[in-house]
Amino acid sequence: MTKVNEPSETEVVTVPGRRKFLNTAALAGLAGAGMSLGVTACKSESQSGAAKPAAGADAAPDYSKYEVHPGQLDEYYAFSSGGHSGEVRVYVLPSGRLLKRIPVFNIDCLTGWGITNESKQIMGTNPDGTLKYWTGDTHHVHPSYTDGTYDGRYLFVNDKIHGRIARVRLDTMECDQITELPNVQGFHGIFPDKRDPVDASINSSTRVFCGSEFHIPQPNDGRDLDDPKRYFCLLTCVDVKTMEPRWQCKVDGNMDLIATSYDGKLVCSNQYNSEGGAIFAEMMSVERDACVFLNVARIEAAIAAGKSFTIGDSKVPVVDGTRAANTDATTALTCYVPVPKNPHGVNISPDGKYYACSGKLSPTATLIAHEKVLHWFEGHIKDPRDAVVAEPEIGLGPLHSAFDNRGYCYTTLFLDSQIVKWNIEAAIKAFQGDKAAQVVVDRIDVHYQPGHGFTSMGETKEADGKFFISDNKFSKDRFLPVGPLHPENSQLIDISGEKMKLIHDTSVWSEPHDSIVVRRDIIKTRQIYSMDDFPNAVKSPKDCRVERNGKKVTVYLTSQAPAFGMTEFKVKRGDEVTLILTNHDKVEDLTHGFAIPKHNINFIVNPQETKSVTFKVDKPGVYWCYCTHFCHALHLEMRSRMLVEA
Ligand code: K7E
Ligand code: RUQ
Ligand code: CUA
Ligand code: CA
Repeated sequence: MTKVNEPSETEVVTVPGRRKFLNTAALAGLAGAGMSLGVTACKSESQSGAAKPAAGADAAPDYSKYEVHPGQLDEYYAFSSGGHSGEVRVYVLPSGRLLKRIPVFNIDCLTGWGITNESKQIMGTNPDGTLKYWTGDTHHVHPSYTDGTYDGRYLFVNDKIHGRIARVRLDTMECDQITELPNVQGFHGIFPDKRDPVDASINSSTRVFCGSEFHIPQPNDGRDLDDPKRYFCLLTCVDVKTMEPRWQCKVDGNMDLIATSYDGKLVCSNQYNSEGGAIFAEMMSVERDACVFLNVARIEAAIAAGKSFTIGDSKVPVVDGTRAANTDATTALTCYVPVPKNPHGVNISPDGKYYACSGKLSPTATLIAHEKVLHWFEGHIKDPRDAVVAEPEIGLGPLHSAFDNRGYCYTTLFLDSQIVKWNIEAAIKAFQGDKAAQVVVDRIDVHYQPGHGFTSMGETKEADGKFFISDNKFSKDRFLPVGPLHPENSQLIDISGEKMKLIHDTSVWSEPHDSIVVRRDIIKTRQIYSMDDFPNAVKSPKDCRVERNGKKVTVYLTSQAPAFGMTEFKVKRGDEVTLILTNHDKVEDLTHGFAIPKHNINFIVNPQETKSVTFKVDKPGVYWCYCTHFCHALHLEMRSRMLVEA
């Protein structure tokens, strides 16, 4: 194997074959190719080249086996990113029923997210109290771990646009914290650690790792917009509890997806832009990019030893993880394992042994052995490329991989519109020269162009090998047409047998990227708040009142079906009104809403919850405040009047 530390254009592709690497001319049209494949039907495309006819398609499965009858509950939760909607979704399997949309980076008029003072504080405001951002782009959702599996505490999600990480509490399924990462653009991959690399007694997530995909001048303050030497990307380690950044690591190239090891020692990210290119032709110019591995314990020791610097206004310590600064493996903070050009997606197997990095532009998946990367850090392996233990050819456009509990990997093939099932041990044998090894064992057509694929509990040591979801980027003819914007198609596949079986198409609102499938017993929610959770709660209906302090007016209000605590309240033109509403109903599911016409106020209060809104009144008159959330036979009568005096 050629020794590769630095990507170079002269590198020789060691495995010949027409499909091994798409040539550069083909790549030049790839952005276009993906799109046109998306628009034309793909059946013929998917049968081309090495792809065998889809085996799962021949026998129609017994669909009734998967039905969830009225009144029955599902087996799994799926937590799904909402892409450029900026939210997180919760749906359930196998029915595909959508249960909840959790607003995170977006404004939501039903819940009042981005409208109430409490949500604005979480989202972040300008000095004048207006929202700093109200757009977001969520790609990856990953929950906290204990003992190698989900612990039901938190869910973390990225905002690619503004470089923010959000935490969602899983007991209430509401976002409780958002942090903007310093000096980061295009924050894409995100993954919590699974245990502490240093303190063996900590067997749960304490850090979340965030990769940045877009290299920017550091600091990005306009002093030099075009000096390539000043452009670089940072990986950020964020504390699970405080949600504050602990440290950052400068890397060569960019970071796309993130995976973390089960022993807590390594964080890994696939890189498609080792070149530091600004246009796609530049980003595809070298034959090999890399998977970069970060040695967490060494980075934290370096920071403790003061071997860090800061960037711009940020106080977060930064260590140098570039190749040039890490030539001695035995002290290196990072290890760059070369992989075929422009990979996408990196996922670790449930036994913790292998990282599968999908080829995207190469029809291969690269399997990197965790143990061998550790050996490189110990100086026992010279060439990082020797950590690669398999590189099977699996089909066109491999993007993301998922695992079952029987040693199989399931990779989405964007261009082939298929899921390919391949055997990990066989791939390793084939890589060692065993020509009889049966690597690819099954393929199934999906509809169409899959992005992420994920298995039930597949990103934990409790992978159960029951279901696979293919989140497809194009649905085309699979649903009744709804105009130019199509829904996406989330397809449920039974992977429990030898052959994959397509069992359900679930339409999903644009645009989920990644999801996780969690056994229902792991999720323990609370159904009612405690009034004491809210320092500003209006604790008794007797406390309802209007308090004036100059032009600032506070309205204290309660709700209890079917009435608000005051049937009217008076304010004056020019006032700044803060209205605090506490829901005194204790019954599960008894949510009230509160809307004020012509004032852009609309939000809900769940049982025993308190929320507040602050707004200006400058139009004298009568405004009927009313309950927006159907709560009672007298729901329509549940009103109050805001009287604005001239
Ligand atoms: Cu492949 Cu953002 Cu996970 Cu989209 S990324 S699919
Ligand atoms: S009213 S149940 Cu608008 Cu028919 Cu709601
Ligand atoms: Cu209260 Cu409707
Ligand atoms: Ca590249």
